[in-house]
Amino acid sequence: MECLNDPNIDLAVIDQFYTNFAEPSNLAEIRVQVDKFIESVGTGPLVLITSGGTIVPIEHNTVRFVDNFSAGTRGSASAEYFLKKNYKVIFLYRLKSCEPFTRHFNMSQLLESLSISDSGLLEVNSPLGEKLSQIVKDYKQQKENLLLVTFTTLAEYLYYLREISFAVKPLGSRAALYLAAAVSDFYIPQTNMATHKIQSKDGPISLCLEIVPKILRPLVKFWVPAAFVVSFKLETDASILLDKARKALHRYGHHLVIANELQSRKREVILVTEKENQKITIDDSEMEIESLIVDEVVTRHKNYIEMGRNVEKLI
Ligand code: PAZ
Repeated sequence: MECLNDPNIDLAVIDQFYTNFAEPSNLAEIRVQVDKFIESVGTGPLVLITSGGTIVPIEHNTVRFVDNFSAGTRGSASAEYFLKKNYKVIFLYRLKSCEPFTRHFNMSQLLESLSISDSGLLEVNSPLGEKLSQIVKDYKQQKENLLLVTFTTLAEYLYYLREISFAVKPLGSRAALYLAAAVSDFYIPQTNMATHKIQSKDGPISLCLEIVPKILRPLVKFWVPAAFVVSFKLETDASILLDKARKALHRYGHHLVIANELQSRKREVILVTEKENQKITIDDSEMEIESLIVDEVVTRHKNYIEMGRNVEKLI
């Protein structure tokens, strides 16, 4: 008989679930890059940040897909603040969503501000010029501390997240996971997917999407059991937000849930832990809320590492 409290049941369900998706062809290559990056961590902290939304294709030869909302602003801004706090950062993000450093300008702004001098040199004019030189300085200073890995589909996200988690596991409590990506709760099993572009001449279609099992559970329990794990909870109905955040904390047993509501997410978040709810708000438009979120997360992560050291001393 199955025992519902057996933690291995979660793992078996998740392993089975992964077989619904083909492994990304570059998974081994990504692992090599991540392992090499982790070698450079030394004795300091590392954070894995996820950012941007996953897509769920509805055809094998994908023309159409179901997308998840996220511009990647939260993740990319947070990455810069973690770097300033001397963290090594693995940034797992949706291709073409915001990236650290380049998020501050777009290509048309850049083109607009470029001119060619009489001697043929490219010049960047104000006001982007001054901003750009600071970004270039920061980037050059930090690029060795940042590893970018991109995903597009839910399947890629799931495989990379698991593989990177396995790779950071040996860092123990020095690793933090900051899961800001907007990950689909639904998927279409490969066997139910059309091979080619679905034709409208065949009439309306109905899609049946299955539920994605909660991978936060095996992640916290098995993949990175000693890491400091922070998840985000997004809702559009503010009346259910805190309840859902608290339930997530209980269900997965991780360290912090950051609750945010779609419309106010750039001005207000609530940090939910077992002990308390802490609201963070900004009214100054020049300031990014991510600087305050990262300050808090780093303080809590440091305390967590310290607590682990004290326990080790006692043993
Ligand atoms: O990427 P963005 O800045 O536009 O939005 C960030 C966010 C709202 C996706 C993030 O803060 C978040 O809540 N992520 C988790 C979403 C979820 O509940 O699945």
